[in-house]
Parts: sequence; C-alpha cells; structure tokens
Amino acid sequence: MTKQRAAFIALIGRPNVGKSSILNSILPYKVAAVSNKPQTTRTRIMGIFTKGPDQLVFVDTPGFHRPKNRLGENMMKAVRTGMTDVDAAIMVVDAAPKFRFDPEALPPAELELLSAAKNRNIPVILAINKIDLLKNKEDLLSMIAAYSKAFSFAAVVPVSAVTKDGLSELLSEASKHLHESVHYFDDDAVTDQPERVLVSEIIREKLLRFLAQEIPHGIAVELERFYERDQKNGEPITEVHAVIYCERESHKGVIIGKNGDMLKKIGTAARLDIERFFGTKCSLKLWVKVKENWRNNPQSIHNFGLDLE
Ligand SMILES: Nc1nc2c(ncn2[C@@H]2O[C@H](COP(=O)(O)OP(=O)(O)OP(=O)(O)O)[C@@H](O)[C@H]2O)c(=O)[nH]1
Ligand SMILES: [Mg+2]
Repeated sequence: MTKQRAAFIALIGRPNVGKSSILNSILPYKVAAVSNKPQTTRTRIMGIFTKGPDQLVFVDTPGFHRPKNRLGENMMKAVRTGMTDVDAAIMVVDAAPKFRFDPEALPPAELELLSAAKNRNIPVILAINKIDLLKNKEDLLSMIAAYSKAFSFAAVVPVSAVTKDGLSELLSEASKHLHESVHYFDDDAVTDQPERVLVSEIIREKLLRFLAQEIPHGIAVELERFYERDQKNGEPITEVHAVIYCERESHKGVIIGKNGDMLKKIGTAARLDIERFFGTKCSLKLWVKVKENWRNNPQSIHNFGLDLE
C-alpha cells in the first residue's frame, strides 16, 4: 500500500488579495466567504484537498493588517497561529494592485509576513493572483523580479482564482512539501468548519457584498435555530433562524432597508446559496439587532466564535 502523506499549507497575505478565493477554487465546494471588502476572513479556516495517498490541508487566514479593535487583534492572532506548525506558506499578492506597484518598496505588511515566515523557517511559495486583470505582461515580470529580490521564494506562481489559471501548478508546488504522515482529516472532508458556521458565513458574505464599506465590518451573524425537517409533501427543508448583530441603530436601518428591501435581497441571496449547499429547500428567517461596540467586547467576540486561538 502506498504510504500516506500530508502537509499543512498556510495562505497568508494582505487583505483582499484573494486568499479565500484561491482556497474555494481549489476545493470541490466553497468553504470561505469572499467579498470585495478587506477583512472578510475573520478566523482561521481549513480547506482539505485529498487525492489518493496525499492530503493537503490549506489554512486560510485573515488578511494581515494593523488591528483597530479587539476583533482585529484576534484576527492577527489567527494569522500567527495559522503560521504555526505548517510545512509551507503560500503568500498571495495582488497582480492588479489599486495602488501603484513600487518594485523598490514592497508593502510593509508583506515584508512583515515574510520575515515571520523566515523566523519560523517556513518555505514560502509566492502566488501572484488576479492575473486575469493584468493588461500588461511586463508588469508581471517586474513584480516577479521585485519579489524575488526581496525574498528567496520556494516558487513563484502567477494564478487567477477566477479563471483557475495556474492553480494546478500551485497545487503541485504545495505538494512538494508533503511528507509521510497519516491523514489528519477524513479523506472526504473538505473543511474543518461546522455546517452552522458555513451557514452563518454565507449570510455574512451577502451582508458584505450588498452593504457599503463601513457597516459590514461591525456585523456578526448568529444562528438561533438550524435544523432539517420534512415538509408536508415529505421533502426535506433546511430551517435557519439567524440574528444579524450590528453596532448602531442607524446601521440596523440600512441593513433592513426601505420597506425591508435590503434584508429581503440579502435573505434571498443567502437562501439560494444555502439551498445549493445542502441540496434542499431552505426557509431562512432573519432578525437584526444592535450590540454596541461588540468588536471590543471579549465576551461577545467569544460568543460569536471569533476568539479561537
Ligand atoms: N479578477 C479577479 N478577482 C479576484 C481574483 N481572486 C479574488 N478576486 C476578488 O478579490 C476580492 C477579494 O477576494 P477574497 O478571496 O475575499 O480575498 P482575501 O484575501 O481572502 O481577503 P480577506 O479575507 O479580507 O483577507 C473579491 O472581490 C474576489 O472576487 C482573481 O483571480 N481575479
Ligand atoms: Mg479571506
């Protein structure tokens, strides 16, 4: 029998570069929320890719940034733990930065991550993501040159999470860090996240997508009820009752929207995703409540499951 092999691979990088998108594109289904707002990922999320004797466990982490509140501090703790006991890291960078890319001065957050990897002796694969947005191939070459000058990467792979270009090469680079080991997860497991977390993250993702910049960062979603039952016609239906917590009364108004339109839009999008995920109908009921300044309240952070080390 072929010996089993395994590797833990951290996905690290600045906010919004596409770490979670890459993870979702590698896996058979989506496990991490993705949005165009920075700081979408709040905890460490594992995505598991098993092929025959080999198991790659990808550890998605929150985007590296200067924390502004206790939640942010917890998120940065999740980055540090995410980089502990891994066999390699994939640092994801954006090929189409909104800022002008300066080959002489890489973003400080990236330099900090690279030095953390170096201190821990973790080999780093550079994934230059969003190459589908690149108009000028010269830019890619100058990025590769600048990053390679700053750090000795195990490999540099241009990718696109959207078109899936380069992902098989990224997988084969990650596979070079496999070592003989029993598998840590069942061979058919795709994530370490419980179903109820996946469901609340689907709802939070829609809030991030549909709301303006400042509101979604102060949002948390808690499931009050979550179960499957049979309808009268005998078909199963997933029943979800969720509370959306925001930080201000004015935010609550925006989330509900005029005549409840915004909440309806968010609910419909979330319901469709939940139905696709479970392969059943879904009845989704949403409430909006205010919990002031919860992002600085350790008890609330704990209750929302955001203080996992
Ligand atoms: N065009 C294009 N957009 C991408 C690609 N990968 C990710 N995006 C977009 O980039 C945005 C950020 O993606 P995420 O996957 O949430 O980024 P992240 O690095 O996980 O962000 P945080 O969790 O906030 O740190 C989303 O709007 C994605 O749709 C890509 O390859 N091409
Ligand atoms: Mg993310």
